Amino acid sequence: MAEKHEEGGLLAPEHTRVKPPPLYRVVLLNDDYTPMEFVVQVLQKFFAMDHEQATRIMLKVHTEGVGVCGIYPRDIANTKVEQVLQYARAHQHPLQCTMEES
Ligand code: TYC
Repeated sequence: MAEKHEEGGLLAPEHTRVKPPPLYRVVLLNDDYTPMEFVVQVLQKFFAMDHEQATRIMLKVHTEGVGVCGIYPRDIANTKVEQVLQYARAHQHPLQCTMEES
């Protein structure tokens, strides 16, 4: 393409500047029934945490009601939420997970 359309180029006119894509927090919600160790497993499996990190986040959710698992572009955040909900349902736990714009 012509150089005047290049992103970040000196000649790029105002109207071609694009905003960075919005990011979303994926959050877990507390409940009274999902076992603590299952939540730890979820955090390790879908959010690449080690056991210690996962335990810290699980306990935060347990005591404060909600906790952030990670921050991602919309499609990735949405996939994580779906994966967690599907996995929890498959194991018959009521664990809830949602996303919010960061
Ligand atoms: N509150 C649950 C219990 O006492 C543990 C739990 C932690 C559940 C985090 C959900 O997102 C959650 N077994």
